[in-house]
Amino acid sequence: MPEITTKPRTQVEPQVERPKLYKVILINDDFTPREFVVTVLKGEFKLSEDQAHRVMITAHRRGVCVVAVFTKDVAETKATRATDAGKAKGYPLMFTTEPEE
Ligand code: TYC
Repeated sequence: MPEITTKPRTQVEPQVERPKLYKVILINDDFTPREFVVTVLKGEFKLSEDQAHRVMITAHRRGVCVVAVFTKDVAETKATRATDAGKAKGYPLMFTTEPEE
């Protein structure tokens, strides 16, 4: 009677990869009014008045502030729309994106 040997199962790969997340970063400038930055943060990123004010003042003091993280497409779309909102008013307001570590 042949002996039955069982091979150890190799490690199973996870079936779904978690999508890589991207930070949206607000950059300070000397011209965009603080209240306008707050309005854009509330409108595009759905932050409360208080959250938007904290993000704006952090960028104002430190030069940059992470607004939120999203999938790549959403981060890029929101950063572009928010930057364009400033451009439409003649402000140099700038949002960029970068991959999370
Ligand atoms: N520094 C601007 C001012 O003093 C306000 C501001 C804050 C602009 C944050 C951009 O990302 C910014 N009017």
